[in-house]
Amino acid sequence: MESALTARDRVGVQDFVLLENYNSEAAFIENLRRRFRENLVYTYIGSVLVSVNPYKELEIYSKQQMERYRGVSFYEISPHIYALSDNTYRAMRTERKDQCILISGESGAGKTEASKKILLYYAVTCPANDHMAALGDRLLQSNPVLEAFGNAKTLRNDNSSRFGKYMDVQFDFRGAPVGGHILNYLLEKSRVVHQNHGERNFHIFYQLLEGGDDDLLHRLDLDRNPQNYKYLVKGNCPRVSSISDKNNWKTVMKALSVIGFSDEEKLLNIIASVLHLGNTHFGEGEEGETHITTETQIRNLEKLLGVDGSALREALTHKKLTAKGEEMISPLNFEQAMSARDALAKAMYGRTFTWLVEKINQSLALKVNKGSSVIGLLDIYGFEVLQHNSFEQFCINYCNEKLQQLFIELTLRSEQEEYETEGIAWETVKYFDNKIICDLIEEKHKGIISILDEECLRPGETCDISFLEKLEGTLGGHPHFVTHKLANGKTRRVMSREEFRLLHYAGEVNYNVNGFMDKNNDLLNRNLKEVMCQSDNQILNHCFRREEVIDQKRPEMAATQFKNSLMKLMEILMSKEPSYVRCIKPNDAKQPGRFDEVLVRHQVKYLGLMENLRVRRAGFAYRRRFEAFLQRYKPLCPDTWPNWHGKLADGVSTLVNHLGYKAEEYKLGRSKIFIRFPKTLFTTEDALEAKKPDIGNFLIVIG
Ligand code: AD9
Ligand code: MG
Repeated sequence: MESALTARDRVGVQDFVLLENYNSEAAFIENLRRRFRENLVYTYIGSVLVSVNPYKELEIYSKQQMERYRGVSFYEISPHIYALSDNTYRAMRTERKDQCILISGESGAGKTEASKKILLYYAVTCPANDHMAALGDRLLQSNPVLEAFGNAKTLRNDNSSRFGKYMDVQFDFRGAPVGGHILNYLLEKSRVVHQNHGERNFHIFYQLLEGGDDDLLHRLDLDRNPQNYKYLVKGNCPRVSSISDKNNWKTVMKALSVIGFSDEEKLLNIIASVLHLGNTHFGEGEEGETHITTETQIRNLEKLLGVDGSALREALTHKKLTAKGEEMISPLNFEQAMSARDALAKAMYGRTFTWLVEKINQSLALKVNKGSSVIGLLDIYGFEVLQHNSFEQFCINYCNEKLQQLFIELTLRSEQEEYETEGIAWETVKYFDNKIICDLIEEKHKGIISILDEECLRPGETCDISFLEKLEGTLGGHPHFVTHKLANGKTRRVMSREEFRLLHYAGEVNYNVNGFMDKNNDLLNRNLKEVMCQSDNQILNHCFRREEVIDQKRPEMAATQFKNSLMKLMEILMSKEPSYVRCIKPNDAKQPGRFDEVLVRHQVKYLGLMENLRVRRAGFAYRRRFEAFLQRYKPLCPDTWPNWHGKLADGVSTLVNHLGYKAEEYKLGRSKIFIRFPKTLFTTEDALEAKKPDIGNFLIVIG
């Protein structure tokens, strides 16, 4: 059999546990760098896959490559996202246990690309179900659709996910994919009405203007120039060189038809309406009353959404209140009218996005199916630090804290459990536990989210600054919370009076409290909701329910909703067997070939990769099931060759005694042999090679 590994694959070590100097961060980074230089972007820490974004297309994702990884064990072939996908799949099949793959890393590190590659691997390599032949296609096609509506160009990433996504792929008893289900998390709706400099709105708007045919644009009353739309000009960045909006438009339209979508027209009416809403302007009368100055826009909205123009006009400039059981109408001032309009645009877009996910879910239809199991894929928005960080970054970074917490709990827990079930003594490794930051954010009554909710609900004069003062009062002195106020009563000059700083596991972030209360409240005036309910666009009918208008109960605030959805997500993930992909961003310029050591070191640190390695090494570098170990090395001992007929543990014992393993070098658990030092295994491997030069498949690789 031909060796599955080529000389090029053997640059550095392919598993960090084989690193001689495993305590040295410099050696760790040097190994990453050497491999990166050779386009070897994947390296393991035991079963964790570390991936460095190459920022260029590598020829390692072909169908032939997929075939190479099918059914092959981790160490026989160079590390790859396909190896992880395949191992997860096999674990699901053989152990009949649900699995999940958790992909983490900062914005632009390659999470979404990794999740797409995993999905593609399953779609291509898994057996097809006769009745569901197209399911793999539908699973794959959900990506371009969700990316068009949920991703955008940011300064960190030209295709940045602005929502969190968890996708279950369901397999039947034969291992064929039969269904799927997506959970989406908090879309960054504020982007619909505002973008930072150098950033864009969601891709779909530009795709429609670039790619939609003349008839369509004419019907929607749109022209092709994004600069003519107020909601598209804030970032001053209508085009992105790495993106073809025109081609992507075609891809999205095709994907919608594969998914079996028949509501394009209604969907595009909403997208166009958001743009018309952005161009709706107001004037101020002499008495301070507000009126609409752009009649064309109202007529467009009337036509596209099937709403009553005068009701819409009224709802954009007036607010309906109920006081003592009586309805009152009060006029909005200029500022209030602008924000009512923006709130409507955000609500329309955000709810349509959720509807879209539901539609995709109907098409993937998770089956109630005996003997089926699932692999869950988690691809969230990565940790981000911007120049100006607001409520959205706060939520995104909180989500990343939760994921890191899960990683810490599970990697340590599973390691501990393995030693326990195998009856092996365990040595602890110190690591930074970010639970303290999760608590700071989410704890009942005292956490930032609770304080924010309380402040939003408190009657009377409240504002973002009073929220900040409340935070200072409750959390001042917390080791991970900082404001401009110093303990001695003086002020910290480098911080603005509108900011608080959190010392996250991944770095410090200053959050400006401006807009926190509004975004958390996420309110839409009741009369605007009423207008939407009356729309004859069925998507909007579905998104704006009459019950919501009648029901006066206040829904949960945005941050609490998010917190609760994350809690549920953690439960889902905890019930499954996890695998990890830890993505690293090699440079901030999004360029191939550049390995910025400072940037990489920072990520290696906060991702806890050194601790991960130490935990893996603290006990035993290698573990193998008795059968596998015996099967591989039995040629090295006359008593085990060609076959061992006694108990497996005795066979392994006989074999290692013959090889001269010292007592401190290994331990036998209940079903596995644990080898402390990689060297022991190297020596054994060398002996095997000398004995059988044609044996192929090196078990381990050193550079
Ligand atoms: V964010 O948190 O959603 O902002 P991600 O998802 O971590 O971020 P993404 O997967 O979108 O990052 O990757 C960013 C860009 O890096 C992609 O658009 C590709 O241009 C590039 N990339 C990432 N991974 C690969 C890869 N394996 N091969 C080639 C890649 N290019
Ligand atoms: Mg992403």
